[in-house]
Amino acid sequence: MKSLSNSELIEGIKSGDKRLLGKAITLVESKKPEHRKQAEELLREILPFTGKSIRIGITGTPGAGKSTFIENFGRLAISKGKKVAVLAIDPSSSLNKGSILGDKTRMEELSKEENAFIRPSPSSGFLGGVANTTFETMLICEAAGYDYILIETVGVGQSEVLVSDITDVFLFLKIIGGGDELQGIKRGIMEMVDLIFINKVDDENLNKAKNTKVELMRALHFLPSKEKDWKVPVLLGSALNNKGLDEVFSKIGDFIQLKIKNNSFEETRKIQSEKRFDYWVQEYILQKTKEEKSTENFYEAHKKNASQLKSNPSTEAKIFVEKLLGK
Ligand SMILES: Nc1nc2c(ncn2[C@@H]2O[C@H](COP(=O)(O)OP(=O)(O)OP(=O)(O)O)[C@@H](O)[C@H]2O)c(=O)[nH]1
Ligand SMILES: [Mg+2]
Repeated sequence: MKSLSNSELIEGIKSGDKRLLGKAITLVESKKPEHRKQAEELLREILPFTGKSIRIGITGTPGAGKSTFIENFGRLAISKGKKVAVLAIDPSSSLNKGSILGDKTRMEELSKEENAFIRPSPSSGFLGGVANTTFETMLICEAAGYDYILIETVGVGQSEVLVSDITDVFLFLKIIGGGDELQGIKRGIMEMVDLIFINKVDDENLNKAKNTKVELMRALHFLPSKEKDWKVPVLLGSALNNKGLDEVFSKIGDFIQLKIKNNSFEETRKIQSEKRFDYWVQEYILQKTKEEKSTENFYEAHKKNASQLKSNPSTEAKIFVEKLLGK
């Protein structure tokens, strides 16, 4: 690939050129140091044009209908004059790139839309950590004028935390079932959600769906509220048959308005940035420690102590960090 300059990429992003938008994302995802350097500059330049979208995370058990929901919800938003970007966390590492999501994220109807952009996002960070470049990809999409960023998680705990840490609204798709099945929902998920959508509801199972709703509301009742004056709505519908999606759209609007009113919209984003900063401090310190000639051996020696259980690994890490910082 011929490498493009940042001004070419930025011009492309701003003019809505999806090919160049894709190239800018590829640059940001690259692990090569020279690409990373260019990516950092690109991000710095586009930063003033970011932040204006509504960032929505969508989670749910495998097969709950997340992709179907995103496809039809995305089309609904487009019909209201919005531009929609879809990012799906791709659990396949760079080793087997795109092989898992290749088919699943096709979202055929949505991908035909001029105002839609769909992109899988690799889940392994460039330093090999949990954090990835999805956030940066999102910023690029915002600079390109996308109003809604929809992020689909994969059914792995880590990916849910990751997505809820970069979004404004966290939506949980649930399929019918209560009682025992409800207990299977990780408590952590219920604490993260802002809105629940019971999917695959039709005339035949409407009563069952209503029971599931009651069970969910009971479970929610025992949790501390995440947002002041917000009672997590439990909506019923069908992503496949476009039922209930309008209501989700309007509830998301209400939620954002409330967050703005409560001053928690920007506040949450600030806290998210701080968390991400702390994460990267850890990552970079570890990376530099391993690379620096002066600390490399010293790091290895302590690691060996930990691996041989000469002392508890956390004790060993504490001793190492204190020495590193000269304490
Ligand atoms: N009957 C019915 N089927 C649906 C509905 N929504 C989704 N489906 C079907 O459920 C299946 C799974 O849908 P997906 O959208 O791929 O689900 P997903 O949650 O993205 O699945 P993973 O990405 O594998 O976790 C597909 O066959 C969909 O057509 C619905 O509202 N009603
Ligand atoms: Mg899917």
